[in-house]
Amino acid sequence: MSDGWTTNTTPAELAAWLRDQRAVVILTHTKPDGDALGSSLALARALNRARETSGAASVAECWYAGPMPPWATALMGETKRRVIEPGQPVPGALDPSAVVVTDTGAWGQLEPFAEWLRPRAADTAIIDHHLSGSADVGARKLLDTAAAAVVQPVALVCLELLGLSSPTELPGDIAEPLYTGLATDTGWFRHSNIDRRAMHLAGDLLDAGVNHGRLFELIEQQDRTSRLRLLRRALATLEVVPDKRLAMMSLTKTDFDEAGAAPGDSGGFVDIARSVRDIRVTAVLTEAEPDAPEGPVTKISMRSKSEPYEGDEPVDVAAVCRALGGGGHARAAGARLRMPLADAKAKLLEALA
Ligand SMILES: [Mn+2]
Repeated sequence: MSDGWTTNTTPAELAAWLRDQRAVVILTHTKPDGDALGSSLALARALNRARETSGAASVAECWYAGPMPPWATALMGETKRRVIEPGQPVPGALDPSAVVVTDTGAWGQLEPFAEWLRPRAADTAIIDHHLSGSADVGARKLLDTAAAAVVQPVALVCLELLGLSSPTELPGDIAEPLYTGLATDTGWFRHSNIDRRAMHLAGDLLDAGVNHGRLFELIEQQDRTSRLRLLRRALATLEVVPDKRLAMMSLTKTDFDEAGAAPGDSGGFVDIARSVRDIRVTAVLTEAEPDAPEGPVTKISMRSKSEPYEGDEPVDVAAVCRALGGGGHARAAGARLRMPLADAKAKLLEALA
C-alpha cells in the first residue's frame, strides 16, 4: 500500500495549482481530530482569502465525516463546511475542479467519501505526514513524514497562497487552526514527535496572535461531570498484573448508564495508568453490546510506553490486538471481541503471555 507514497510536488507548485481552481473541496479523515480540522480549515481560509484579494468569490469549502469533537463548532467558526454524519451520503450538488485531502491518504480513513473521490484522483492532492497511505487517492502528493503534524506542510502552502514569507505574518484565523493541529498532534507539546521545527512553527504562530490558553481550554477542558463520574467507576475496577506490567480497567453498560455518560466519555481513560512507573501496558475493556442477539461484544483499547524498560523491549500492542482479531499501531491499538467482558479479559491476559 506504500507503493508510490512519495512527494511529487512542492508547496509553491501546489499553491499555484490551487490558485487557478474554480472550486476546491477539502476533505480529511473520518472522525476528524485537531490536526485534521486545523489543516483543512487553515487551507480553506487561506484559499478564500487569496481569492478575496483578487476579487473573486470564495471557492473553498471543507467536508467532514463525523462524529465531530464537541469543540469543532467553535474552531470552524464561519468557514463554509458540510458535515456528514455516519451513514449519510456525500452532498452531490457541488462539483469542484480540485480536491485536497489532508492528514490522511488512506482509503480506509476516507470511506464515506470513497465512491465520490475515486473518479477524481487526477484532480486530487494529498497533503499528509503519515508514513504510509494509498497512493491512488490523489495524483498530487505533498508528504512530510518527519512532520509532527500535517499543519506543518499546510502552513507552507498557506504562506505561498498569501504571498507571505513567515508564519508570524499569518492572519489570526489561519494561525489558530494551524496551531491547533500542532498542539493536539503533539499532546500539547509533550510527545516524542516534538522537534525544533515544530517548536519553531509554534513560536511563530504565537507571534501571529494565537491565544494558547484559550485554545487549550476550548479543546481540553470541556468535559462534562459525567466523565468524572465514569472515571471514578473505571478507577474502582483498576487491576494491576505486576508480572505483565499491565494495568487494566473495565466499564460495563451499567457504569455508563449510572454515570449518565455517553460512549465518548471514556476517551483517554486508557492513558491514565501510563503515569505509573512500572506500568508498561494499559488496557480498558468496555462492554459494548451486552444485549446483541449474536452475543455480547467487548471492546478492548490498549496503550504501551515507547521506551525499553529493565532490559525488555516496549510491548507491541498492535501484535497483541491482532491476536485478538483487532489491530492498530505499536503503541496504541484495539480489538472487538464477541464475548462477555470477563471472557475477553481472560483472552487478553492469554494474548499478553
Ligand atoms: Mn495528523
